Amino acid sequence: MLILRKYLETCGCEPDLIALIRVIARQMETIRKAFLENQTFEKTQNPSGELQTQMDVWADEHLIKVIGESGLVRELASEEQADIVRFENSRTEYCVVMDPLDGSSLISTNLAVGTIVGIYDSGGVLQPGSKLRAAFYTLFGPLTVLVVSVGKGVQSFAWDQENEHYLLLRTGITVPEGKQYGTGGLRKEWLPEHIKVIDYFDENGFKIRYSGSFVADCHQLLTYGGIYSYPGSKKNPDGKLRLLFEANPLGFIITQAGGRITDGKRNILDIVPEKQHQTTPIYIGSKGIIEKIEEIFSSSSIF
Ligand code: AFP
Repeated sequence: MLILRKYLETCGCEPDLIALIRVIARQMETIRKAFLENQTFEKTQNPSGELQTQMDVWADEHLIKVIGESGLVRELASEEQADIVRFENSRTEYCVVMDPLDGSSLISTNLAVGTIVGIYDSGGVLQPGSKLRAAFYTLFGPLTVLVVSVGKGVQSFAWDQENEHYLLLRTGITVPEGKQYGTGGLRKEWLPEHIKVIDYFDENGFKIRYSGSFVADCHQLLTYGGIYSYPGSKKNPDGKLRLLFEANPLGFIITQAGGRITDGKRNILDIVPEKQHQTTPIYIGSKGIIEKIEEIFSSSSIF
């Protein structure tokens, strides 16, 4: 059976990129084991003002240490770090963006959470998602699953504990045109365009799926299609989700799988980030549904 390393080699990835993806991917069992002893909330807040869990902090510190020691990354931006981290002794120019533990409010309920990573060839972390060289995420469900794209479609792998490697699960994954949706935010704070989008779903027989873990909610798009959304609101017109750490890596992967990502008006992957913790409204999923959402947004702006 095909393993992750062999797959990356067949894609023509350079040895350093393969080494970087593998070194991060191999930390997932270590992170998984750490859940048992790190079950509480820290008293600290992350740079977006959210209460950190002990695991957010643990996974962040662990990954930064391993990535720094690898000598494979020049620059790193993490959702849990206020500033960009630079590694002066790196022997490559790769730049990494990451959410060490996405969906962490679900740790205490034992629902699925994961790690999100994006890799740029060089040039710093403040680049549009379309320039990503590779992106992957892992999901801690019944299996530890890794979904990766190096710009040649999307594949998923599962961690084989006994043999200590990732085994191919699905190849050439595509996002079907499904009929399910998930949306975050408070209904009373939704903007008129978003209300119209939700009305459209309700009138057209869509059913609701929303867990509160972006990475898990996006993962199901690869099987069932539909969309995940976290809209801009009256209080936060720029939404909640982070452009660098959440929207771009997942947007890259879903786009590679034939889906799309938008903020309602434009492809999120085209946005040039102005700051590290920038947020964006987000709609991600099946291509046809995203087109419909953009149509609803553009017709709403006429009035
Ligand atoms: P973090 O766990 O990395 O802070 O991310 C949480 C998140 O950005 C995303 O994973 C969820 O879909 C969303 O927030 C959930 O937000 P609500 O709790 O407001 O629904």
